[in-house]
Amino acid sequence: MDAANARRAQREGQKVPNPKASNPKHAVPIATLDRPVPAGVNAAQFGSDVAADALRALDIPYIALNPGASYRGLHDSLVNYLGNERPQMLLCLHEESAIAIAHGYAKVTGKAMAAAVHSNVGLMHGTMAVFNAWCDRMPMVILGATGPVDAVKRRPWIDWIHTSRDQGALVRGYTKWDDQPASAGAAREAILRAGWIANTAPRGPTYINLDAEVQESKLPEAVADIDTKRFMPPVEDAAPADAVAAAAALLRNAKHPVILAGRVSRDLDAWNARVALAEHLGAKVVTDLKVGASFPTDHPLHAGVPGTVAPVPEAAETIRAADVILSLDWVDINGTLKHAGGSNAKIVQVTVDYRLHNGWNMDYQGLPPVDVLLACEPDTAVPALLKALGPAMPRALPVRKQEPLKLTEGKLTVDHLAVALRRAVGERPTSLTHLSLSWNGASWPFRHPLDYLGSDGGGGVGGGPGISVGAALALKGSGRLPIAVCGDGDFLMAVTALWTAAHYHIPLLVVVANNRSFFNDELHQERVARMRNRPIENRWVGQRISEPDIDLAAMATAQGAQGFGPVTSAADLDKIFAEAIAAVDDGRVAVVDVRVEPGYTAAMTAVMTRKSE
Ligand SMILES: Cc1ncc(C[n+]2csc(CCOP(=O)(O)OP(=O)(O)O)c2C)c(N)n1
Ligand SMILES: [Mg+2]
Repeated sequence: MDAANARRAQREGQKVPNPKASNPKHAVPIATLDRPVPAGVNAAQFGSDVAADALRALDIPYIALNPGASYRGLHDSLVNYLGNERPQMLLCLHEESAIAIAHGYAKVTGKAMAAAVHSNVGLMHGTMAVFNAWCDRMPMVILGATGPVDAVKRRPWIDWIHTSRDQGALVRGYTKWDDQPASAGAAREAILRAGWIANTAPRGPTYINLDAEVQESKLPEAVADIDTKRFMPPVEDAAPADAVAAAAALLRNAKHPVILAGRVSRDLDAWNARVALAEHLGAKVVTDLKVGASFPTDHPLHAGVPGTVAPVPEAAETIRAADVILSLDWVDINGTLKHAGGSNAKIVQVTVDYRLHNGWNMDYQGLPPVDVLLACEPDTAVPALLKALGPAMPRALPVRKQEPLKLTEGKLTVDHLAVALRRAVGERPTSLTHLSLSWNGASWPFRHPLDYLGSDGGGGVGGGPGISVGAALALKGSGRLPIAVCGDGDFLMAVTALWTAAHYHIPLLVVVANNRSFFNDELHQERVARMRNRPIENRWVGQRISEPDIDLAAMATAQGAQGFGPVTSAADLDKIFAEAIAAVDDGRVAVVDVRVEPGYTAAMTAVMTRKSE
């Protein structure tokens, strides 16, 4: 396939075969790993066997876990009853990684994977990752466990410290539903419900706390079979026809319509429908890096480049000029309008997110003014709007100026990293599974829904490595090269997630944009210093990760990955990236430590350091 054809195929979403990835020598199937000897168990005998059967009914391929005695019954059932298949265990070195892996898997597939965490302590370790998945509206089924609820059955000491009155309370504010079933039959029902609720929009994590005694009790009699599919009916939503007509009328008559393309699926037909809608309306489109790619960022109608915390100036100007705004489940309408300097536009909002909002956390953002609400998912609303708008008139698309990135001579910045990485990748399909806060949205166009998978969701630093392993797991064998660009702070908090990728032969390239600092917070300290007229040159104190510098490549190598670097000169990037990509094509996890100058994009720095607000 020549470069032009490969590019066309990528745009059209076909899988472009990568000769090395399809070579069996390089692709070790995960199913061949960690095989138990057959245990010869053919019928459910214990409570946890019934729970395992229910997990299999959810059709979940993997369960990422860190073990613990509270669920030793379930653990045994997964290995010796199900034979460590559907779901297959993925051992993780930290619960935060286990949950983050499920999160990353959902980012690619849109579907829940499972994670298992031990008692109160394992759940406590996992909480930040649950919060990230919640804010990112990503489904997963989390299984937890407690020491025997019946105090008489508790082993001395350890079962007592690992039994909490209301364990689900640890995550209730940021899960869609939780339960503590009291029998094998109830556990089956809970697992089916958890899978169904997690996968129904707005999606999110669910948690089930399995009582150790329920798991370990022998079944007095077989639990009667049920047709599990009937307990998880597909949920179809659609906006009422009059609301669609009202939205279409507003958009048809708009002079300066703007689409804020937010939380949408990874589906290519839905992507093409959004492009068709924007072209039909001549609407400008704004995207951001909080969520996965939602519109081609180098399309003539895309305004500016995707921003991180705020719209870039060109996008802000476009939003200010809008007379009708169509939000496709945009994460933060109010905040965006505030950054843009206000708006009197009529607003059409497409979302079901409000169904999830609760009183614990404010990730629902400010209450936006809405003139027409389409209470369905964007993937459903867009084709309905296209239909209501009728045939499109041919329309000339604006010509878009593409300014090449200006690279500062003699320095190694995140932009140098991005430009060299793009060169190394060439035309092959790539998924950016995570991006550092220092990333410049101008440096990498997105042309397919899988080109970029969005951020951690909850702003919990340390999500990047685990999320990327989960995404790479879902992409394994697809011909797409998964690439994570992590900040050094993010990488260091969760580097052991890479061991799981190495152990299960999940190819992944991790590039660390290593500014040897929790740099984000240097900018916060600079802002405070400006507000208080104190010396901004002290902003680095308590932020820099140096003296000693940490050997990130060695940390990667220690996990079974192949470590490269530190790269300290832009001139070395091409060679090192080529070697690292070759390692990934060989089925490895490769980590490249790139020592970049501390700094964010001009737009982000301006937003973060301005004196007011
Ligand atoms: C769990 C957690 N701890 C602390 C923070 C505060 N915080 C936000 S960004 C950031 C720095 C991240 O450093 P790094 O990943 O190296 O990115 P950089 O800003 O240096 O590019 C910190 C500490 C957070 N958001 N989450
Ligand atoms: Mg950093």
